[in-house]
Amino acid sequence: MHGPSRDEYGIRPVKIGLVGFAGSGKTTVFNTMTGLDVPVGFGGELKLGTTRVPDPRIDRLSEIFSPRKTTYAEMTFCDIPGEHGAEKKGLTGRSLQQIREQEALCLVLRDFDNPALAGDPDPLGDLEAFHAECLFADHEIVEKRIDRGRKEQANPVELIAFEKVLAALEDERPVRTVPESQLNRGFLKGYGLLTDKPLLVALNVGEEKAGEELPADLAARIEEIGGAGLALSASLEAEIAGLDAGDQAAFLEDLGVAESALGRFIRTAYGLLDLISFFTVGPDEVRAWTIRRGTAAKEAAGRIHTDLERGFIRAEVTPYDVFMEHGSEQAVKDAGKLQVEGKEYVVSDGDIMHVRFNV
Ligand SMILES: Nc1nc2c(ncn2[C@@H]2O[C@H](COP(=O)(O)OP(=O)(O)OP(=O)(O)O)[C@@H](O)[C@H]2O)c(=O)[nH]1
Ligand SMILES: [Mg+2]
Repeated sequence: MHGPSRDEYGIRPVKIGLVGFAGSGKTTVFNTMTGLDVPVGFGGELKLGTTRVPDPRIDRLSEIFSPRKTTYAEMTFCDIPGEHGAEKKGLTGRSLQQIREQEALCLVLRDFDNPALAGDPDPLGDLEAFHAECLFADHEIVEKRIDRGRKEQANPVELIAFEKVLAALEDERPVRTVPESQLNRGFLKGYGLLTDKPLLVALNVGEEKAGEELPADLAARIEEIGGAGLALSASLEAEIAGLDAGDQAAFLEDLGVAESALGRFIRTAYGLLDLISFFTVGPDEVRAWTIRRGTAAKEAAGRIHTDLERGFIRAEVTPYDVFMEHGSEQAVKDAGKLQVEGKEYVVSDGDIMHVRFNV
């Protein structure tokens, strides 16, 4: 279990909500990721937890530098309890509000027999039900916004923007699939539209189906609504997480997979938020730092320490693959492959950086 990170995302913490209907396995996934021990099997309270983002590149760099400390990127997940006892599967005001506050959604779909629940698993049906709820909730918000805007004679440009969103929703098109060029997204900020949030769909399969791909119909539907999808078995992942490193590797090899599905799940969520990592290396620490894609070198340096941003002179950059090709920083330098970059340089995922600064 890891403590919460100081400032993993800079200005504002990113929360990724685990959502889905009652008993789909959200808390099982959450506990496995965070090392926390929230009771499974019944709703409960909303919980926040931090998990490390597994990264084989950091594993390798740590082997090479044998640093005193190795630090992975981290992400915060929010376990949102499902609603029990609802006659039909739906979202009430409370859970809707909790879901609206998330930056991205990870929908967990049940595809295993849960004796505590009536009915066979119906993941595609659950996906449609959840999606319909989200469309409906967004429709309500946007419609209200337009009504109020008309009464108050709001900025017509803004009204037009919301009318376009309403048209998309009436077409059952989630906002996330509407191209940027057709939408003035600036106006939508602060409304927490559910169908505009990045969506990751995890099919929680029974252990006997672990390692299988997503069924084609489900995969196609997820793509259509602008989400990313994968399959995992939450209970199997929990088992794997409980093993020590050596046994984990053997277990995964038996399953015929290179890494656990949970690792893939976390990394996919990270990518969905347009987050990337750059690395610092040395005998003290090998570390991954989280930035948004598109961040310039000077601002990225500020993630490490404000002095590095203030006194930024230049960054010496070696992309991870280049480093691996040459085997050491000295070899990279000797080959003339070290990149010396100024403050405007846009940092790439996997850049190894040394910041030169002067304060
Ligand atoms: N067989 C099997 N059981 C699972 C799996 N994932 C979760 N369960 C079981 O299903 C039950 C519900 O799991 P939870 O993780 O509490 O589900 P949840 O989505 O958090 O449920 P709520 O918060 O109540 O909506 C528990 O008894 C789990 O042990 C799985 O992959 N396979
Ligand atoms: Mg739960």
